[in-house]
Formats: sequence, structure tokens, C-alpha cells
Amino acid sequence: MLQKTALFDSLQGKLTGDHVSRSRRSLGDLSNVFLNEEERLRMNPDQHVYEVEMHDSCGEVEGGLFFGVSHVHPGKVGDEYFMTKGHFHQKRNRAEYYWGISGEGLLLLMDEARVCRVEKVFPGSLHFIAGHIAHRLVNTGSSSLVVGACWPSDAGHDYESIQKDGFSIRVMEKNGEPVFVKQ
Ligand code: S6P
Ligand code: ZN
Repeated sequence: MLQKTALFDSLQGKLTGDHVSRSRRSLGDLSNVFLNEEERLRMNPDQHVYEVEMHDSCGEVEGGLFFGVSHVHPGKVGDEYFMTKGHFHQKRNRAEYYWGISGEGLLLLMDEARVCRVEKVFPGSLHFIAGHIAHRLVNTGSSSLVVGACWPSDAGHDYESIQKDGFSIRVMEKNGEPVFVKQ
């Protein structure tokens, strides 16, 4: 029997149809994520920072997969570029793939000893995120950074350790260019 499917527009990174859900993070949801918390509190709490579209056809089961698209908008809090909260997977050994669809940015990758690496994200870039590695997307461009993702559906998200200690580097704009600032 012919089944209904979801649709993935690979140029725009738009996901629609069956089993697709959307979530959004606005400035008001991102307390203690950016360095300049006073500036964040002065900005509009309803300003959208990023959206995630997700295709869930199996639920959080061992052996399952989720497919998602993140859209990180352009903008800054003070000198710091808009970015995702970032997380380790709750099940630490679960890996993930990211790939750049549109826009330009950086992927911060941090191990449990807080050693960070950075990969450039651009249309066509492919990123393997091993288990035990925290990951965060940073939009350093002037349009939305759109990134596809596929990960084990039982991975879960551990936001707490990142909320507590952050990543060991931040990406700030200086003279119109991204620079890395150690925490
Ligand atoms: C899920 C995957 C992405 C992120 C998304 C938002 O494992 O890594 O779908 O959830 O980029 O980032 P965050 O850090 O707010 O979950
Ligand atoms: Zn992840």
C-alpha cells in the first residue's frame, strides 16, 4: 500500500508533512547562554534565535533515528553571534551527523575534558559528531544558518552541564570578523 511521506526541501532545508514537529528558542528562553546576560535582558525576549524541525517516525527507541533541520537566525547578543544552547547527548556514546544546507557558521565540538575544536559550516559541509562530544551551532553570517541532522532517537539531550559551565570557547565578532574567546 502506498503510504504518505514527509517532504524535505533540500535547498531550503524545509521539512513538512507527516510526523514533523517544530520547536523554537527565543532570547527569553536562553538565560545564561550568552556572555553578556545584561544585554540579552535588554533585548526583546520574543526575538527568535533558532527553530528546529524534526521528523519523528519511531519515537525514542533503541535502534531508531531522528532527522532534523536547525535554522539559526543571524544576530548577536552584544558581540556574540546567535547560537544554539548546545548539548551532550544524554546517552553519551550516541553519535550524530550534521550537514550544511545554507548560510555560514561554525560548529563547536567539545569533549568531556572541555577541549574544543571548531569546524566551518557551509552549504555541502559534512560533520561527524562522535559520541561524548558536545555540539553547538554558531551563525557567523548575515542569513539563516540551516543545518541538517540525523541522530539515534534514544540519544536524549543533556543541556545541564552546558548550562552550568558553557563551552570553553565563545565566538565573538571583532572588526566584522569572528574571533574565538577562551572561557
Ligand atoms: C539533536 C541535534 C539538533 C539540535 C538543534 C538545536 O541531537 O543536535 O537537532 O537539537 O541543533 O540545538 P540544541 O542544543 O538547542 O538542542
Ligand atoms: Zn545532538
